[in-house]
Amino acid sequence: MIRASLSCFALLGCAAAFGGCRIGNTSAGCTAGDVCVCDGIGNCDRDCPGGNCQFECRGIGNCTISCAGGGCDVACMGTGNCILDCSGGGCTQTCEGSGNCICNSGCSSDAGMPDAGTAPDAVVPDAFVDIDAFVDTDAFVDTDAFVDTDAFVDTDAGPPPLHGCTDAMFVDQTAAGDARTITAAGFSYSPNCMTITAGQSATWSMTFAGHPLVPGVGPSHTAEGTGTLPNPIVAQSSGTTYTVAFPSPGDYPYYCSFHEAGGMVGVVRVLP
Ligand SMILES: [Cu+2]
Repeated sequence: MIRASLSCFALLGCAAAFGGCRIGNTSAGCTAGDVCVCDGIGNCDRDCPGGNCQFECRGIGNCTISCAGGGCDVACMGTGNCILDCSGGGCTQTCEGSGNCICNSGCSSDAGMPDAGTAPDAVVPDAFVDIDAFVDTDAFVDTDAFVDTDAFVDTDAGPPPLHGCTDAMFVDQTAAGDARTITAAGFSYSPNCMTITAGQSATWSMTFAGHPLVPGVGPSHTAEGTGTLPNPIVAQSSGTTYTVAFPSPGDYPYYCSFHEAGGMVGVVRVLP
């Protein structure tokens, strides 16, 4: 390099370059449109206040360029650091020397010299991609949904009372002087639930053509069972009085075929 510099002195032609071929520091302004060369041995510190200068830094020392006007092109080919401060902006810096190529502001540097002045590539973190986006593969499926296989069935309840006659409803007509007569009170029997004693008789007193008497459980009450069988009551569809003896204990249902659905039903309970 020393030799190169000396050869520069030897070649007077180098004087054609502005500010070139010097031993020692160089500090001179540069005018727009000029090609200003720093090819000496010392540092070269130059500026281009009007902008749009062209610099060639190929000396041994540092080359410091200030381009306040902007738009300068700086070729960094020397051995020292090549420092460009392009406050005016729009400068380019070609980095081909062996020193550091430093762009302090307003310029772009190409590859080549170590580009100490350029901020390291901004680390752009990988855009956050939420590859673990929550996918609820374990959505709750209630496989143990409660199925009440033990739904309460009151197996001890037994069927509903025969023709609705609960124990409390039975009218006791077992005494010797009791009438034991059943009449039609509107569309129901009275008493509809009557208790007698085995061997006693019951008498229905009504117009059977209007209230046909039928033994057994009415069609609306089949869930209540059948009552005691056989039932000594015989169907009546004519006449007005019917008497039948009950020799055996039991509950003997009967109903009016016309008005059974409306509640014209009854039971003769025969106690032992
Ligand atoms: Cu009837």
